[in-house]
Amino acid sequence: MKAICASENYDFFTQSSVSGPKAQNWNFLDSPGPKNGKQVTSHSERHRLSRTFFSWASGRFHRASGWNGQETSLGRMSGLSFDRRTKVLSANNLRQLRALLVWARRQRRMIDFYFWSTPNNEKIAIMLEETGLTYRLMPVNIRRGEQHQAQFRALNPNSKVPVIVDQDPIGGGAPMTVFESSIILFYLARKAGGGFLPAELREHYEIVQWVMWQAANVGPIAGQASHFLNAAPEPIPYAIERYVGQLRRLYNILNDRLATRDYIVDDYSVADMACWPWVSRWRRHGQILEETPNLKRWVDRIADRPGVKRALGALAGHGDADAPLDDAARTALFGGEAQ
Ligand SMILES: N[C@@H](CCC(=O)N[C@@H](CS)C(=O)NCC(=O)O)C(=O)O
Repeated sequence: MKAICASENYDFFTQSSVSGPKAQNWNFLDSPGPKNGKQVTSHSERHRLSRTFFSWASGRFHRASGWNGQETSLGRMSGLSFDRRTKVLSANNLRQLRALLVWARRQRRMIDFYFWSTPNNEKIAIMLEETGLTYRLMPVNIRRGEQHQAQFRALNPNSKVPVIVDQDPIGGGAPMTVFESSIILFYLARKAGGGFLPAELREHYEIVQWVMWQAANVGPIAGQASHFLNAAPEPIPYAIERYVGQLRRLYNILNDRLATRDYIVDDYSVADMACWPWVSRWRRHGQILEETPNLKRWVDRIADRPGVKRALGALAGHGDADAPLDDAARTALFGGEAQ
């Protein structure tokens, strides 16, 4: 069998056998001169190129075919295979291989987005889609306890999604891991050259202030309202009234603010992205959105944005935060390690 293989500097090779990484079997396809099995480069050049290829292939694909999801991306390009033992990457034709190289080059620049489909994760999906930053989805099924696995805890000792790992941080260096959705929003804004979080002093801190207001108030209070309304083993009226009432107070603050403006601070920003996924779930949190008409208009306005629709589409199929909890989900979220 003849396989087509690749090196990092986008040279193409054929290999007469896929049985092992033997440098002498490699033929340089794209260089001038005789092809079809004849040697076209010097021995040392072939040796250098094949070494480049193997270090690239092993690094990229060993990592790429590691934890969670990457096998899927590779598998989608049918006809491609990577032998982890020999580190040989094979394709049926050159077109496929070129597609793979484009894909591999993008992987190198990607942001790995560890997520499950919940409000805090929607914030990040929205920011990634709105900025157009390249990312790859790394699902962490929090209803099956994947957030408690050692591999994930190494990224976030708090065992919660979202987390991002930027494979290509600003200024270079090792991949950068960031947890806490607010901080991820700030990081991505910087990465996107200040998008949705301008540098101007007053506007900047006004936006930061509302993002942190969400993180310290809307998220935790709505989370508790949802817990006592939808997840508690038995209804506790005091807890329900307390959290639903507190959330109503927060809705009113936003509703007043939005009486004279379309977005929380001037233009659409990370402050809107932080609040929207929580407010859009008003039913689940015991609220009546019609009672806060300015907030309702804002919810609809943001829901209409193509980037928001794309973000929700990207997360669809990776959990349903509104689905009833089974016993395994209760244990993963509220029992044992989760307490
Ligand atoms: N303050 C954190 C909260 C993150 C959080 O609560 N994530 C939830 C999903 S929305 C989670 O991972 N839950 C899993 C668990 O609690 O075990 C943030 O804003 O990122």
